[in-house]
Amino acid sequence: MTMHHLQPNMDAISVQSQGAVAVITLKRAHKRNALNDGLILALEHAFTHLPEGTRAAVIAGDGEHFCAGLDLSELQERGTIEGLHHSRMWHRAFNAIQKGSVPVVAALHGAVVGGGMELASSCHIRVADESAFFAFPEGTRGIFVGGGGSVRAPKLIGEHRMLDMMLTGRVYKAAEAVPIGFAQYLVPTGTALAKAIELAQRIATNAPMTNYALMHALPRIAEQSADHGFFTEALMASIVEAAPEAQQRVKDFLEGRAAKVKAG
Ligand code: 1HE
Repeated sequence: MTMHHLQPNMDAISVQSQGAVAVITLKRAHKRNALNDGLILALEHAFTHLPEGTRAAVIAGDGEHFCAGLDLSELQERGTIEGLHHSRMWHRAFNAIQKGSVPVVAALHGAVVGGGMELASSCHIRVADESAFFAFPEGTRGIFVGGGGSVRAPKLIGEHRMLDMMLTGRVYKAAEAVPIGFAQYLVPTGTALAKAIELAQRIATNAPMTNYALMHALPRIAEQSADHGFFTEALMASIVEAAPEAQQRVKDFLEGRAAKVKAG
């Protein structure tokens, strides 16, 4: 396999805008949305070319499952150097999601396994419905994570849970997704997409600068020393606050035109 000949397969996804929210759907339901090269490159292309005016995005999966992970049929007869480039290609694509231009909400149902967990981990918020289940079958398939899972998943669920999942093939149920820290919302079966769109619409009303600062500054500050983190925070805060949009929003509140914070 020569990586430079690969092309995005734009038929493997759909991109639909609902106002300021772009909904990106995996469209390989017959293969349980298994991630082959064309699909990975399509995701990278979609997130680096979001429709103009997009302020938030949603990722969902067509059919009965969110995503069955790596398309195992493409793993066969791959040499070491091809494997290295392949993993780096996934990193590029999922970085385009995590460190892209707008926050991304994952709508999860059915299987969220292997590369599907890695894809969901690169989103900013995860909504799971009651049908969702989570696993890293890599351990039992004799392989390793290659889509950023070893970096992102332990930050969400802890290294101890990631180790257990990989070593024993443990499967977590939907109801456990929030308690273990993987998902932020648990909703009835069949409603993950609607909830994700609702959240994305809310996110889309924030000042774009605030959203960008959250996506880009928070994960970096988390990796800095406290001293560097405080400094980065002060720089980010001063830039965001000085923007005309922030000034206007604060004025709106002070003059009684903006919503108060309400419990529940
Ligand atoms: C696939 C894949 C796949 C389904 N690659 N073809 N991922 C896994 O180890 C998970 C493997 N998949 C499953 O455990 C199950 O398919 C599911 C639990 C996701 C869904 O079960 P089910 O009963 O709804 O579907 P199915 O009958 O198993 O699959 C339907 C078809 O999709 C079938 O193909 P067909 O031609 O016989 O119809 C399956 O072979 C195909 N299919 N999953 C290829 N993953 C960068 S590193 C990341 C490393 C990983 O992600 S490893 C984890 C891989």
